[in-house]
Amino acid sequence: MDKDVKDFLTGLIERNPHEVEFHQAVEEVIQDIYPIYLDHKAYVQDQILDRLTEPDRIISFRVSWEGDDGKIYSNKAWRVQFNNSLGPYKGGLRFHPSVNQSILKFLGFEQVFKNSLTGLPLGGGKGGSNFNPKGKSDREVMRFCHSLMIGLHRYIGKSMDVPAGDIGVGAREIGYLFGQYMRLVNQWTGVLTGKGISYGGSAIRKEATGYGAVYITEHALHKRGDGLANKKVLISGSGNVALYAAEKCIQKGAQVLTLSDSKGMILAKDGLSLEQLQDIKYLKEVARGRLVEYADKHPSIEYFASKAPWAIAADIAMPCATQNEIQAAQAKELIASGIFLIAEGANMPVTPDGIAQFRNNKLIYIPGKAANAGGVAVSGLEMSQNSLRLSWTHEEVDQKLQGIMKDIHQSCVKYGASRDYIDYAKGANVYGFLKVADAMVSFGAV
Ligand code: NDP
Ligand code: 2IT
Repeated sequence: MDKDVKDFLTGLIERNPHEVEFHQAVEEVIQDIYPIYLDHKAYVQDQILDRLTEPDRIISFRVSWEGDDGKIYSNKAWRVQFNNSLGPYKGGLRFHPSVNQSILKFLGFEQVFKNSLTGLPLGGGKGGSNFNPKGKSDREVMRFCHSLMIGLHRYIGKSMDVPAGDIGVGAREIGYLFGQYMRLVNQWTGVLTGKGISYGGSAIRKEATGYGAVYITEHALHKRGDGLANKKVLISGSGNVALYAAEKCIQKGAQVLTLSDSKGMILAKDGLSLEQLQDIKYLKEVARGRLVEYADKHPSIEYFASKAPWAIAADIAMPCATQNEIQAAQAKELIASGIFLIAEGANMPVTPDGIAQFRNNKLIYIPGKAANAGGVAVSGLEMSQNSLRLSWTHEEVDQKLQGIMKDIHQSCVKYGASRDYIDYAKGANVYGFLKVADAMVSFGAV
């Protein structure tokens, strides 16, 4: 590693001790953008990198709520408002027991670059809580969300900060959060995205992250004269991103061999059918069940407890569960099993030594900030529709999403292509950075 980069990272670690996920996210970006940074005198003069790696602010608060058993419980919650140079802070809320400040800072930092890549006027932020929605009743989740919004509502607004969903936060949670915001401020504004269609949500938002990841994958395949038909795809996760990535893959003629959750994976040797996926969607989205329950009822589907999909022979891998699910060992497994393209539905699912394996072996590696940007892009379109007080059709939003993913692909190629390799990660980092850095220079010392 270059000495200047190393010194920068040492300083970052000293200023932000113990925040390992945040260090990792910055390290991944900094190596690609440092030469560009040095090339621009104004960036160095204005200390853009020091400023861009320090969130504008972090709001941290306690959320107390009453369980069905009559006891009072409390959780930690945060909103990391990372950078609003390009537009209102924008990014999801994550509810998972593992959530801490480091994870939200890594997600907020990534979001700044991702949102810049969409070409929409969106700044970057992230929030969430260590609350675990699993095993809670709807009423408990409602009381938690209502209480969280009491703590959060002063700091968000349609032109200030617009949260959405992420792990553990879907349509149910957004409904409770939105209802409480509306009650507290006595206004209907597009303060959250991912809302239900009946109250101002956008067509395609639920599908957007997964569909977008498949659209950009298809562009990368077309670039080498290939396509998705008959490709074998490994998908991890079975949440919002995974299910709709699987749906679009199958619609495009690919075979989706796997899905997973935190307990294990299912394998469909000949690929899942759309009918099977429909049943799995019902199980996950409505019944809130586990994949093992599906495998138990369907003899053609194998279940492997405590296993991830990465050793199965296939062409494409789409990690769509969580951060650091692919480390160097799994990256080697993927390469050995014939994978030639990785598209990240999740945020930072591959560790730096895993990414190094992909780069060294010249695999097509499309990082999360490009591959999963379709979700936040349609969130941006939801904000536009709310401001215009109208709703675009399914087809209109899908067309716009496809256009945005095509443009992101082009930007990654423009800034990441060398003679014999397209480094999508470098392209995404550089393009995302330039816009934010230029905006920050324009503002002076703010
Ligand atoms: P969901 O909560 O809908 O689904 C998460 C899935 O990942 C579940 O199958 C879950 O399994 C699994 N999972 C979560 N944590 C772990 C873990 N520690 N180990 C193994 N499996 C785990 O979340 P999303 O689908 O919305 O999010 C998935 C990823 O995509 C995240 O990285 C998120 O940040 C990213 N993302 C999401 C976007 C969105 O629009 N929703 C947009 C862009 C990125 P289990 O049920 O067993 O916990
Ligand atoms: O990581 C992400 O981009 C999201 N969870 C979606 C954010 C959003 O505001 O739609």
